[in-house]
Amino acid sequence: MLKIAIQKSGRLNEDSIKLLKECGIELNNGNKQLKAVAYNFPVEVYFFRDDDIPQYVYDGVADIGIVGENVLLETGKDIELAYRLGFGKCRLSIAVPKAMEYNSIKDLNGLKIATTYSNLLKQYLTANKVKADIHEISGSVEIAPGIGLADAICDLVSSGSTLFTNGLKEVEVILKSEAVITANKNLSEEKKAILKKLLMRMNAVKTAKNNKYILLNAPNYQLENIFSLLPGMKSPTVVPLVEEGWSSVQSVVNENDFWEVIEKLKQYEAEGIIVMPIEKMIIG
Ligand code: PRT
Ligand code: ZN
Repeated sequence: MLKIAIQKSGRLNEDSIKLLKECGIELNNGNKQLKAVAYNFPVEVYFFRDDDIPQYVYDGVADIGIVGENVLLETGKDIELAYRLGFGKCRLSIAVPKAMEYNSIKDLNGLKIATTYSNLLKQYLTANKVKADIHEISGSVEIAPGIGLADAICDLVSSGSTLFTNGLKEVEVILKSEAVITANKNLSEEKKAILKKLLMRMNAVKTAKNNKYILLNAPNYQLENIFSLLPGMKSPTVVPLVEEGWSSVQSVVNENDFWEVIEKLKQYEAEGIIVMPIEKMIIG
């Protein structure tokens, strides 16, 4: 049995539950209780505050956890970063009042910076030889400069609208973060085997999200060009059409360069292009 800690409520809760579901793990209750058991996979899910998860994983209360990399690094616990999940993306940044003149990191010297991430901020300032006063507060960091509590802040940013509405501008990015799987370093062989299975499933879900299934028709003399754009998992599937000189091609295309590939396919005379989402994708 592998014990998984996830956030009880907050930004990572829904995506964490959804991910487990997409991995075929059905839980026996919602997140109203402390613990849920899966019917069909040897895992138990515990619901905690995100800040507590690294400690619980370190202590072995949970074997693995889903947390923001920002939380994992801030707590500095000696636990493993086992897998990057690709959701909960944000950055930990330093921001100053919009009106302040800011040319380089040296301008932070002598300032009072409010944050809930004092360890990461301290490491960053030290690495950049900046001497500033770190003021640790527990929340609502963005209002600190406005009420005269600090000159600058260090906080998580995603869209940037919180900074904007508080009259602040982002000047330094300390860390780019996303949700990760963190694991205790001393898992038993049995738990390691379950984790390996789970990570294989998570990878299948993530890879599927990053790719689309693509079907198209093309004249045979363009096939080599089309294969160069759509290498597929091993190689593309090609089926001859009834119409002489034409084939149907099936392959996968990466989400990131999707539109660019489609434009080039059109140049190579591809027609009837159909693109479909992939639910799971297992390579090799
Ligand atoms: O109750 P608990 O302690 O479990 O939750 P929490 O309130 O500490 O954390 P929560 O739910 O806010 O965030 C959980 C995790 O989500 C964080 O540790 C990050 O890894 C990730 N995440 C992703 C974010 C954001 N994006 C984010 N934008 N966490 C917080 N924010 C906040 C930020 O602090 C700021 O107040 O959103 C505001 C900025 O957002 P924008 O869009 O205006 O820039
Ligand atoms: Zn928290």
